[in-house]
Amino acid sequence: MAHERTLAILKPDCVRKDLIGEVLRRIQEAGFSVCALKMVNMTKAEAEGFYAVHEGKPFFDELTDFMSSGPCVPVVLEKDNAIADFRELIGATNPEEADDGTIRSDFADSIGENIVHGSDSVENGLKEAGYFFPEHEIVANKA
Ligand code: DAT
Ligand code: MG
Repeated sequence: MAHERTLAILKPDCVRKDLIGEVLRRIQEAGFSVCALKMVNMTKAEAEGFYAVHEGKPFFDELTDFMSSGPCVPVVLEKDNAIADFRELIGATNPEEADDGTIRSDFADSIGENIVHGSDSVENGLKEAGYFFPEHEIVANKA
């Protein structure tokens, strides 16, 4: 199984609900290594850049408004099979469809405000980590 990197974002709803610690605890308990972490206030333009792949979709404006509505916490994670395992840990995009015990099922209010982002491919994991962190800020941690 390949050692992979994924980019998580603890979204503004996660920060507002004081769930940073709880969500990070679940992530670490699931075996992910935290390799970079910080708190940022994304501008609308930065949120639009991060989610450029969704430009033109009906929810794009709502999504980028939300992602720039307050501080969030980008986190670079590493683990064998990190991309798929992280998507499993967080659950489906719509919390009503997410499996019981997943982070989104337990904490998210809606499909738009769903607590956490996770990269969807190895290629995007590397690209998205680079959106927030220069390579020298991503440290080897138990890798
Ligand atoms: P995911 O975050 O599970 O990778 P995605 O890439 O399809 O989901 O969409 C990115 C984010 O956009 C998602 O986390 C929440 C928002 N979003 C997606 N579909 C939506 C919809 N139908 N209505 C409102 N927001 C939506
Ligand atoms: Mg996605």
